[in-house]
Amino acid sequence: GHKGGVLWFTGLSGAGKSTLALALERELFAKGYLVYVLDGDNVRGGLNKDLGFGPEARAENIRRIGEVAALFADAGFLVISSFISPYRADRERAKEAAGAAFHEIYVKASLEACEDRDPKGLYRRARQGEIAEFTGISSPYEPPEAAELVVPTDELPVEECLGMLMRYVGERFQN
Ligand code: GGZ
Repeated sequence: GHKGGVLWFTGLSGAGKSTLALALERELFAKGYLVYVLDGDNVRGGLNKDLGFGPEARAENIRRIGEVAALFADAGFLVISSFISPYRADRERAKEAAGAAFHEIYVKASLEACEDRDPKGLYRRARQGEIAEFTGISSPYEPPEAAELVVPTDELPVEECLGMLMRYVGERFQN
């Protein structure tokens, strides 16, 4: 079996992190990988349900997720972490928790593209002032400066983005 690792997705709301994380999980599982997705559904609804979206709450959100991801990786899992994780310093701490097993993956789409998609209507609500500290609108997003992989979801169809991810994993993790 492969050694564990952390595929740390970062990107704006609506960039496609969850879609790609779940599709990648499905493909890797079918190939026999021990893989697990950490995302808002299974973390912000439980372990981190006490946390909101101010800078300190996001820092604590990412700190806990980084530690959980490192534990899963230590147990031999390929962890796909799918959170905005807008602050470089917070991602840096997550990287330190996981050590060499950490791979930063920038799920890249322009704010304009994300706002056009607006799958949950959150950007529209944020523009109307109904959601405070919304990433990209009223809260910062600090893009990675040296991501291991950049997946440009506003330039390539989802199947090609998934292909990039599968190739990346296949070259580094043998199942
Ligand atoms: C950003 C928010 C906010 C604010 C609620 N800012 O597209 P979604 O809906 O399904 O995913 C977003 C999710 C972001 O949570 P994360 O844990 O990934 O954020 S962070 O890493 O910054 O801690 C969005 C929804 O929660 N959401 N309020 N103010 N996104």
